[in-house]
Amino acid sequence: GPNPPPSGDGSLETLLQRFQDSMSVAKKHKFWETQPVGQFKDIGNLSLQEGPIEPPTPTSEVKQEPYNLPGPYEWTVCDMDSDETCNEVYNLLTTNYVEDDENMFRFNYSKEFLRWALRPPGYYKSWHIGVRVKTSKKLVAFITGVPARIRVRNEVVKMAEINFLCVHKKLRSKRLAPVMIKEITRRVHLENIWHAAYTAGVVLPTPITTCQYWHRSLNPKKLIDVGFSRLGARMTMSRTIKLYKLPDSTVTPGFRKMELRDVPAVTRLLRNYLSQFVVAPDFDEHDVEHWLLPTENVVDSYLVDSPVTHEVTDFCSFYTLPSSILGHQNYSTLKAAYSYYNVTTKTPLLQLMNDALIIAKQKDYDVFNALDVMQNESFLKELKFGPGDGQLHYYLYNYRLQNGLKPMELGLVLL
Ligand code: MYA
Repeated sequence: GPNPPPSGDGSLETLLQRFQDSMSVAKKHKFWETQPVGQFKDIGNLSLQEGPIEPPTPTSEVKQEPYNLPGPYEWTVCDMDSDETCNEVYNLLTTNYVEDDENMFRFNYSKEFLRWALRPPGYYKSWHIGVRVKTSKKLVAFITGVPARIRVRNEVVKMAEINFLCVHKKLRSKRLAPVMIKEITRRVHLENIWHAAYTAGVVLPTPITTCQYWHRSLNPKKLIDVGFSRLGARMTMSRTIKLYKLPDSTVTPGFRKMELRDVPAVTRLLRNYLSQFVVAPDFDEHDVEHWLLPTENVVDSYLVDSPVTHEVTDFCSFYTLPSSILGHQNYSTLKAAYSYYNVTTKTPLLQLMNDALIIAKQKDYDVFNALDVMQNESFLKELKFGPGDGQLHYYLYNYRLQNGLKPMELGLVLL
């Protein structure tokens, strides 16, 4: 669920972007106005009930044929098991996916990451949708969904998590995106699923909440060299390096990497923890095995295995999402860790997250990012995270929430 890899500051461009965002309630959304999503005009209308906006219909009544694409293009199912297809998807995203406002960085999801993100338990191949040029077969657009159970207040709702919407730079602003969104909606409906969750850096009707990214420098010299961050006022490079220095090894006794045998304990911890949030995934053991068992360079998970009781008492995780650095002399990629799910029952969250930072530093990440979701606010400032520019908006499709949520009421992290 992307939002640009931001370079945090309060520049004029940033302020202008914020102003334009704040004015976008007045913008027309020719496509989104036709969709079952919260509409701007309904904000604050208490007569509208929480829950599904449109009722489900029998799947036999769902349109059986794909939507029409403009003449030169055709639909394709992207088989992520195939190395060749996976390469094509990787290349499309690496050159055309999300950039920051100043076009300095672009997300560079790895192939292994894409395979992990797109093949969770119960996934549908038909939800990995590509668009090709008929004549050359070149892949020029992509959108994906994966199934998820998401709890909204007391109700567990079957949803699709929609991600990786991408149209080749040369085909932008031709209204291809609405066709792709309608087509994935149709294919989700065919599986008798009527709701979705997604995130975007742009304002659409209507966010359930708007989150901010925070960044913790691990390699401040490189981050400054590539323009991701700047030297603070009255700061020298050597003072900055000292400021962000971390211990060589973790401090919590019993802190170790998660293993397969930990899946039941981690599932219990996580389910119990996530129950406090208004919107959160309903993870079972299969989900935890897929989403949280460590996969090299994709997802890292650590836990506290109490040296006294041998119980798993705390848990933390992050995923790996590098960004390409565009047009720099010395560096081509920024290695970033993104905070995922973290749970404490015994260890202070601050200490646990500091150990996560230490691990990320050991593994040579340049920066550790976290959203202000769940209880993250409690450690961000103290652990020297700085606020980024650019925001991440969370959305639900065909599900109305009466009032927005605060980021701290959200227990969901999308990739
Ligand atoms: S968010 C990541 C999105 N990807 C990027 O930012 C990569 C770089 N950009 C691009 O590739 C293109 O600019 C994209 C738009 C493809 C984004 N989410 O074709 P157009 C609306 C939803 O002329 P293009 C992610 O992956 C826009 O408001 N809608 O525009 C989650 C306008 O509609 P309206 C978006 O720039 C995706 C229309 O598209 C987004 O060529 C969740 C213009 O179309 C956006 N990020 O292409 C998708 N950006 O006139 C929704 C623009 O009404 C899922 N638009 O304002 C919904 C649930 C579906 C399943 C339901 C199941 C029940």
